[in-house]
Amino acid sequence: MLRVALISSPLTLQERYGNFSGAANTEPSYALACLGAVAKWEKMDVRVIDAAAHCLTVDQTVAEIADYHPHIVGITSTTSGIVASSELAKRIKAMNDKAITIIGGCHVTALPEETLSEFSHFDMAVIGEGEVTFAEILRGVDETGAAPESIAGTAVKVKERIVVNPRRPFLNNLDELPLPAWNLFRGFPGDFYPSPARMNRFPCASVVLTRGCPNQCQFCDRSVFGNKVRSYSPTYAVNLIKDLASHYGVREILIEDDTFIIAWKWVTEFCERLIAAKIDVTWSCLGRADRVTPALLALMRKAGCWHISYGIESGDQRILDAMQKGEDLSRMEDAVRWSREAGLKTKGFFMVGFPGETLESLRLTKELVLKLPLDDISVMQLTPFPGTALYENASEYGAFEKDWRKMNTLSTVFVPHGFTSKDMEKARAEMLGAFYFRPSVLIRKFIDVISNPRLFWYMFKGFLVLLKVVKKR
Ligand code: B12
Ligand code: SF4
Repeated sequence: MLRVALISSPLTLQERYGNFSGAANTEPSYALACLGAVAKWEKMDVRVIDAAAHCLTVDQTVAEIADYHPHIVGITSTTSGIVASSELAKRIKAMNDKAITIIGGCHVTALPEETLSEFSHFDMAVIGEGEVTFAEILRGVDETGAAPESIAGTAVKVKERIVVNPRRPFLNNLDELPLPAWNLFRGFPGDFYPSPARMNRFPCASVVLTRGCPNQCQFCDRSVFGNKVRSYSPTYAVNLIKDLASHYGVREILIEDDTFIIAWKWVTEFCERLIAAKIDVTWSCLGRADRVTPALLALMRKAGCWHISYGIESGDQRILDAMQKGEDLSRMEDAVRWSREAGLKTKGFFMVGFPGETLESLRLTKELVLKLPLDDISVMQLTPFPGTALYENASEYGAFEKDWRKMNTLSTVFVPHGFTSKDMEKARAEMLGAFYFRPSVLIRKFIDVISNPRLFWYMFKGFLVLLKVVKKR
């Protein structure tokens, strides 16, 4: 029987989030849960090491598989984890040069050929949606242990050449996939913590019920799942949640879909089925202002939703238009207000440093941050990720430092013309400080802690991080 190790990039919280590491979250990798289920389905011996969520270093990750002697090692990575993932592949190869190392995820999907030539210790890349491709790879490894060369959706090193095979069409019916294999995760669910802003009950799990997004935001990497939206059926999605609640005791679900509310009809049916199933869970999700209505938000609340996050990005309509966000500010204000009226807590994601940013646009964003009745915010640094429209021409609009390790939306790798990197950090810190250090917000956070004492430690850590970041400016 083939031994398969599935690993997320070994990045410690400090490496991943820098100054913000104290307030960072550790959610289990949904990709590993899906791929683990496929490997089990293919009757493999599987071990999952969620190194990112357990904050393991490369050394610690190697120690965890040293006694397992895997034939195949699949690593999932975003851009910021690709260097650490390559270091891990190198160490695995040093232990056993016959082990096949496969890299998957958004970074390699956007840059398959470049990634295989830049990092010589990956034998293969899986491009795009991975389940069917992975199953074919597992079936295709022959008795000599050689990696199969011509499977659709892969790039492979063949002697000195890199062969990029055609992409595989997306799965039409996600219900064909086995349920995610949570039982392969060490310490699941109790050892995994999302951000305190989204932790209502405990233990928690995160799921992704839809794939793809039809919108065109210029900063967003949609290389894996593309523009067409596909979902599990509402019945499958409710079963998936039931499985988490009844087999693992999960009480809080984070629906991490890019924009969960893209298909109004789907969400309505999902909520109705969830209400009928009477599962003891509460949940949160990400939304888009132009997709919500007061009626839908009320139904979601009834189905156990208590928190919704919106990508608001900027307070300047000119910047939103340049981003091709496809939304207007007044609708965003409506969505936040309606969410609050429906009894939901809200978080806004903002971004600084998009090409065309000016002192005036930063001022407008800060003004909006303070105006909207949000419960939490996060302020990211624009990062031109591979696979985004911006990646190709970012250098025309400012200084772009292509250091994969820093591409975590918290370090500044892109500075638009007219600013310095310090200006960007200052703008972010000012928005965070102005938002959180208001008496109304501090009192609200205090009440949150009193009503949910489990949050005390996380909120306290978050508060210290905030103090440090704001003071540093
Ligand atoms: C949920 C989520 C998170 C969660 C949980 C992450 C986790 N543990 O899985 C949290 C909140 C922790 C998070 C954090 C961050 N995230 Co995030 N996140 C997502 C999100 C919305 C869903 C990820 C997911 O589970 N998708 C569903 C699974 C099934 O898809 P998948 O991971 O792509 O895997 C499939 C294929 O890629 C392939 N595959 C993947 N790996 C492998 C490996 C092998 C061996 C094989 C065979 C196949 C394969 O098969 C899988 C099944 O089809 C994505 C956007 C998206 N829609 O994917 C952004 C996304 C991945 N995140 C992003 C970013 C920027 C970040 C942060 C840097 C942001 C920040 N400052 O917080 C951090 C960094 C985290 C890290 N460790 O690198 C970007 C990454 C861009 C890039 N090129 O790097 C994305 C793409 C969002 C975007 N559109 O810009 N994130
Ligand atoms: S930012 Fe959100 S809405 Fe925009 S393209 Fe990406 S996933 Fe879609």
